[in-house]
Amino acid sequence: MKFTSSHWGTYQLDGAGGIAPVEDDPRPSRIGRGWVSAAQDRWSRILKPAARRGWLNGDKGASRHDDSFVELSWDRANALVAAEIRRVRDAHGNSAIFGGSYGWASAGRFHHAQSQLRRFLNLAGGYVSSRNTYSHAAAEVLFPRVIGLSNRAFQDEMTSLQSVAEHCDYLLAFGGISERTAQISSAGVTRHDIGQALARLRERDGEIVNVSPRGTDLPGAEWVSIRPGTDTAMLLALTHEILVTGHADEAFLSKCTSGWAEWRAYVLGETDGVPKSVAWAAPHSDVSAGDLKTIAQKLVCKKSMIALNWGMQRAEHGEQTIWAALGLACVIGQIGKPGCGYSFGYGSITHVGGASRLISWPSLPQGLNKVSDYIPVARIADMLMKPGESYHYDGEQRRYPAIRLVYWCGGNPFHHHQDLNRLNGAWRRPETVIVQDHSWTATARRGDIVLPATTPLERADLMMNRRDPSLFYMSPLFDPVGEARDDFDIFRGVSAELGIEEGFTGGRSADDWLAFLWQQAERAAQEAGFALPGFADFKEAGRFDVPEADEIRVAFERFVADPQAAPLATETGKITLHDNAIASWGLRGCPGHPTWLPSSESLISAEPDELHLISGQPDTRLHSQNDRGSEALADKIEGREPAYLHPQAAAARGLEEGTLVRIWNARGACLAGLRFDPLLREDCISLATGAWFDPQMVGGEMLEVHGNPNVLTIDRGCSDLSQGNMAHTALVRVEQWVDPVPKLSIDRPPVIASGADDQAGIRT
Ligand SMILES: Nc1nc2c(c(=O)[nH]1)N[C@H]1C(S)=C(S)[C@@H](COP(=O)(O)OP(=O)(O)OC[C@H]3O[C@@H](n4cnc5c(=O)[nH]c(N)nc54)[C@H](O)[C@@H]3O)O[C@H]1N2
Ligand SMILES: Nc1nc2c(c(=O)[nH]1)N[C@H]1C(S)=C(S)[C@@H](COP(=O)(O)OP(=O)(O)OC[C@H]3O[C@@H](n4cnc5c(=O)[nH]c(N)nc54)[C@H](O)[C@@H]3O)O[C@H]1N2
Ligand SMILES: [Mo]
Repeated sequence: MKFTSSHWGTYQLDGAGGIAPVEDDPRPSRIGRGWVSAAQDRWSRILKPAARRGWLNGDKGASRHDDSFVELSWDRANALVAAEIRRVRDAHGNSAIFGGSYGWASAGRFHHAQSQLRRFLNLAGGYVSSRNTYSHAAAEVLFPRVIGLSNRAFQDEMTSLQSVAEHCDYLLAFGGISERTAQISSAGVTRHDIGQALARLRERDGEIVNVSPRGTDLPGAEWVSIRPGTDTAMLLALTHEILVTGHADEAFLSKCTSGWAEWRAYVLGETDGVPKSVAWAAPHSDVSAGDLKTIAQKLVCKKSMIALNWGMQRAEHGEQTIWAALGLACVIGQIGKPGCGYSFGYGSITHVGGASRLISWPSLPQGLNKVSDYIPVARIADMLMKPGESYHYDGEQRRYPAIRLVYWCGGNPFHHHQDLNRLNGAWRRPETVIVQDHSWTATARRGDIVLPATTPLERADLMMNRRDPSLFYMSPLFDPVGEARDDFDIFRGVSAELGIEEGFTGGRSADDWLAFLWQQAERAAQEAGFALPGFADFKEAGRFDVPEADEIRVAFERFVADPQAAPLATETGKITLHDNAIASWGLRGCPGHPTWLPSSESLISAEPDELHLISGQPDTRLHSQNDRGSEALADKIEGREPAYLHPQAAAARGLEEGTLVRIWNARGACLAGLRFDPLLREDCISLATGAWFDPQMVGGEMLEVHGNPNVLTIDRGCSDLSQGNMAHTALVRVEQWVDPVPKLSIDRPPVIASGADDQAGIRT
């Protein structure tokens, strides 16, 4: 049988040019319904290599936001890319090349865009890289200090949702546990079944509470409608309440934590004169003192799990929320017990809390990067705008590199970054931008040399996700669109120009690589105690299910049982509630223990007509992927992304459902189609990420006409500790759009000069 796989699900090829979800997926993702149409959309696919006209004419990036393109032959494109790399390398060294290239690209072990790029750039002498993710940078930097685990290791150890389903009586979920986001898992997923664990918990009469500005983040749960950005105040108040009612688990605190005395003094108000009582927190968080007391009581009387989604820390002072929740879980003293304690990311992607055994499948070897410099991933615009300037990150003072050449492959910064109008300016600074993508995304439109890649539907690959219990041979569904090539082939072509082809390919074709990776997988399986079929048999069957894959985990079980014998890799070997090093750095936005710090944009201090913007993940897409596919398009209103408002909030502003609205603040403005959501707080507006960025001058204003919330978000690190993005912290206003509706420009390719222009010269 023939299959293919994606970050949103695994599909069987139906033999008639279509795909159908594998039969054992109980709740296939809706995202898959828009995949084939997006991949076959000749209006959005890049059909041939192209170069930006202004760049060919030496504009130094000035018109990099809005320009026409000239199509090139592959030979010419490869020569141009190689010449640019050589030029920048010779004149400025490899540390002038930025290859951080953040993004999700596609599932599939071999044709992983970033791995291919890194292997290539490493052979070409190295590149400035990026650290951490847009998903959870605050956690990635904080967790090693406070629990002695990387975020990835913590995820590997996370208490299984099955254990929560069987043992927990009180699941307090901040930001919910959402089937919307659980559609996705990086590297591929076979089954979507998050609802089953929650149903089982309910069957056992367990209580589930959704602390969130959106009731839909956990349908069917009791909804505590919190004001966004104030969870830390609520968590401190719960801690205070448990403490003053004499229910703090002092035995756990002294056995398993360090720094409790300092944090306790802060919670009680001994250090700043402000006891973090329920009465103090209620006006901040808009959760009543009575409700806070009830929740505190239930947390200590029941078997409790404090769950946080990832979005909680994608906000200003995001570190404080996850740290305060950890502190609260310690005060309750249930960490290490089955189904109880503290978790991060249930529902945020499919596999967090999954119960399958983790097997480290092989990946493409990337070689070594000779350039050690990097930036925290979300500081891209700062890097481009402020070369040489200093910044703080994870306890270090660092300097931004001077970047001349940007190579992006498998990501879309004009989707993922905040304050896109700012990025749009910063992006004009480098001398050359090379973009490799299958589609004319906003980033591709801002590339100087644009190289068309295939999608997984056009190539063979292996789906091997260490968190998923099934392996698939991915077969192509159709031939490459236009002149698109696999990323591997593209880099092979450029490598040949640079004289490093043999090193890049390792003497293997793509098919040889799949067989080679499978051989390595066979060894990994052997170590895990089972045998994989030979490559030919696997290819024929298309699928292999790992035997006895179930493995229930309880986070921190060994540590809590005996902290001396199984200490954490923190400074004290224990969970850190006050960190001396962090305290000594005196950083902006991150003191030495979990602390309430109001956000710079917050409903607490907002004007009455302002709304808090929630720009979470879209239901119909993966980020900006498949935005031109049938599923995302069918959800739009007059071709614009839907924005959700409470019906009362809309009525108060005279706004009607199904019409277009303008959402704006000091950073930018966008259009969106209005839809009602009675399960959203009245002081919030929700506009998912991912509508392709389409800024146009309309009536003297730069208006994003498609509904991309990142023209409204703030481009600043959530603190000087992690420098993670703060996408979830922004205030906006909304009004009816009454002017003529501007046409989209993103629904068709940029202007492309007809016919190949092989005369286009190499810029010197
Ligand atoms: N406001 C706001 N902004 C956010 C967030 C938020 O919550 N709010 N969330 C953030 C988060 S958590 C994330 S992870 C980021 C996601 O940001 P990204 O990961 O950058 O978003 P994607 O749209 O998935 O971009 C992947 C790109 O890779 C391309 N691609 C896919 N397959 C291939 C391939 O095989 N080869 C090549 N060359 N290209 C390929 C796709 O066409 C697409 O352009 O967004 C962040 N931005
Ligand atoms: N369908 C789909 N699923 C996806 C993705 C996708 O693009 N599409 N992307 C994947 C990726 S890369 C990631 S990182 C994950 C992200 O997964 P999450 O971070 O869990 O998802 P978000 O949509 O950013 O946020 C979830 C909810 O958090 C709530 N929230 C926002 N601010 C606050 C707050 O201050 N307090 C509280 N209590 N709640 C708040 C919002 O109501 C929002 O709906 O999603 C993954 N899953
Ligand atoms: Mo993410």
